[in-house]
Amino acid sequence: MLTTVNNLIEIKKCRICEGAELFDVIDLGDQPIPNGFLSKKDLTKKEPRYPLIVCFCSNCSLLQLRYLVNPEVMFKNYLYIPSSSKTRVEHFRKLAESMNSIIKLDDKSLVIDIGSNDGSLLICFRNLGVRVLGIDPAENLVKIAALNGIETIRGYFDSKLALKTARRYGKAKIILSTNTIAHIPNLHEALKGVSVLMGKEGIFVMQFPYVMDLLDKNLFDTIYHEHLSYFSLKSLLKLSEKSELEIFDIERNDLDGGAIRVFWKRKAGTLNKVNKKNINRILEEEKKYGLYEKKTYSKFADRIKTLKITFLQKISDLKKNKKKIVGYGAAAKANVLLNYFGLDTKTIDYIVDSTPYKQGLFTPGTHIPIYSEDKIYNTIPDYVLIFAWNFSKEIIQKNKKYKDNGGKFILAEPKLQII
Ligand code: JHZ
Repeated sequence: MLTTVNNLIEIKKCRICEGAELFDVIDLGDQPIPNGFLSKKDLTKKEPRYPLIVCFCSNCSLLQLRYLVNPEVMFKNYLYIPSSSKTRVEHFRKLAESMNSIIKLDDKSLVIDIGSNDGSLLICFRNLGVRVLGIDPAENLVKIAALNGIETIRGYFDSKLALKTARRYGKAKIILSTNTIAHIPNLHEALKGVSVLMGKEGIFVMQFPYVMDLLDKNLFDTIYHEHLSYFSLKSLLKLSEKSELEIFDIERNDLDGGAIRVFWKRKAGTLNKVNKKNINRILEEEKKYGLYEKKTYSKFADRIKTLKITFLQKISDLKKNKKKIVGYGAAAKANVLLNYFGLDTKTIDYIVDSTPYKQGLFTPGTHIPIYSEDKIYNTIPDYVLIFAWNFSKEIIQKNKKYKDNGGKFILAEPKLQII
């Protein structure tokens, strides 16, 4: 099924259903890993690049990466932290509260987060007075989470780690995976792990950007080496066939350009009834949108190629008129856009970012310097290109002064806009 070459695995069969009909949708070129920010001394070294191609399984409809990069290359030292955005932290607080109303939690309940990062989500659960435990592969993040008072096991989640964790800490009432399930190569193994670690009447909640929103809003820059899967509900239902777990409810929300939250329980569990109405409604919406048809994906690829041409034309006009352009948010997706569009310091002078760990570094592949957010007020650029479009409201509000003084913002997606 898999071929391995130099930290890279090529997928020949679908990672959920093993279907052999995988169609390449779009090739975003050979790119460095999206969170591979560089220090000044790394700039002269050769940077590894990996193919970035997504393909579509015509059997179960999973959109997935054609090539998988070795997780240790991407996650051992990880610079992204969720607490760099107020919007995301507020979303986490509401998620914890809503879970507490679905399943009553007390000081004996254990909540486990897979891919717990700096502990941002678990802090919200700890504030409700429950026991929490993180699991994360990044050495640096385990230390940062400890400073936040969140105990974290370093490791990649699978059934072996789940068993070890269950023996030491007991079974969990809630297991969470927000924006991490797409990072896990062996999905059947991950569900097996959840089943091992989850209590009899526990709930597993996964949330991730929804493929229908990705296609609908042209969010091509969320396609990157860390995101191996872009799930539809149909593909997840296929995944559940071989598992002891089943989906009992599903909701859409607008985080990260449009996300989906999926609730799982044990097939044999009795606490939560399966919300067939919701599940069927979303399946119906998927079918109507064309999520199960190859041509929907080819049309998406065409739109992205056109977006690239329109965007580059506009930027070239601005540069001809000697306009100074900088970027906002050194997000992983910023690096996909920069590398795919072929932009570097000739176009974007610098990028500002609120994450202290990214400041002072340079973007992978394109070598644009990253500064703290106040740099904008020292240099007053004509245009600020918002790479973190998912937080454009928060960013524009925060920089009202820049806008009131005549500053302009550029957004590339869903279509090119100047604000
Ligand atoms: P943000 C990461 O992607 C990686 P990224 C990961 N693979 C994933 O799935 C998604 O998260 C969800 C900055 N910023 O959250 C902070 C400001 O500077 O969209 C971040 O660097 N000022 C796990 O990297 C970046 O923008 C601000 O006011 O695309 C946003 O990155 C705000 C609000 C953000 O994730």
